[in-house]
Amino acid sequence: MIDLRSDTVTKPTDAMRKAMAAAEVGDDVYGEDPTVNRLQDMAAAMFGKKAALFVPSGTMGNQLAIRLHTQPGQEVIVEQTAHIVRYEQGAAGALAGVQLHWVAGTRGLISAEQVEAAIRPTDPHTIQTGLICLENTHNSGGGTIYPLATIERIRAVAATHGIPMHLDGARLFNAIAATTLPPASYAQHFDTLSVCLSKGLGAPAGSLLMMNDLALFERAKRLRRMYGGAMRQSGILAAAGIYALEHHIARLKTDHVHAKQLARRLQRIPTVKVNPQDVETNIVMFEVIGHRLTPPAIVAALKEEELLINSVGGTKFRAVTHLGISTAMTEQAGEIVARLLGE
Ligand code: TLP
Repeated sequence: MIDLRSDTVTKPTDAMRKAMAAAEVGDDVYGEDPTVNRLQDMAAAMFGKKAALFVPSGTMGNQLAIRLHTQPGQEVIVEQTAHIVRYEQGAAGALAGVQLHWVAGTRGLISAEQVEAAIRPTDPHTIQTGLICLENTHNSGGGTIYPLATIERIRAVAATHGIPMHLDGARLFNAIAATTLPPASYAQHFDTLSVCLSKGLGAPAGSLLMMNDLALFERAKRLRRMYGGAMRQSGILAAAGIYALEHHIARLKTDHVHAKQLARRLQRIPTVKVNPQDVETNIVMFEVIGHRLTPPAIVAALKEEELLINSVGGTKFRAVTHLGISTAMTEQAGEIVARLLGE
């Protein structure tokens, strides 16, 4: 089976499993898991932040950040197809009591001018803007990388209005691998950022929420407990994270090459609409237009041919490359789609 549904499907490699089995552990609620502590210190140093908190998922990282920065009744500015909008089960409203102010992005990216226009005036009638969230790379945008200059401009607008910024960096490592920019060059513009170890980096679980403000960090630890995310001997998972940070960042470039290769092949199929130039990292978003099969039928037929791809709404599909996908599998995937959709 060639599984291109997501980079979340990656399984720990043998070497990663060895590191997990050998991990020294303790009770992390007491702060006594040496492997979790090592991972947190490592990540904080890598991103130039004072503190990092190991959390079970990217969703929890985002939701802790939203809760930390806002008051119930406030509003969070976010791009309209962001993970926080689409895939977190309304948690911002349900758990933090805030509403999301959607801004329409271009391939998931929004501009400083759009952010400026979305910030509410401070008059007594109007809802108050509590936070700005960006996503880099942008999942629904097709793995798009935020240009650093855009982030800088948005940060300047946010600073003028005294509004904090959070980065959903679930796939920030893909942006780092693609641009070779130092991790801190992105991180410096955000009050909090979360990064995932369980996407392209191939760890089985875990994300890190990072920040400079140590009072905020203490609150984050309490909220993690409230949200059910305080774990015990989680050094077993943290060891996988350390292994991933040490060995799996540079190889993400291979996934990017494979994604581009797949997009180029798909482009030759008449019913497929895709622009290989838009493929900046490991996500290929494409549309199938004017084919007799419905999107669910296409997904089912591809599965019969041993290829898993997600339908992501309307005529859109998403294929994600990762460490379980070789060049040969990428080629095979393109041929399977071409055969099914008919050239
Ligand atoms: N994304 C998953 C699905 O939930 C859609 C995927 O297959 O891509 N931020 C971004 C940008 C993400 O893409 C994801 C996961 C998360 C946060 C949440 O991470 P987890 O699944 O660890 O909660």
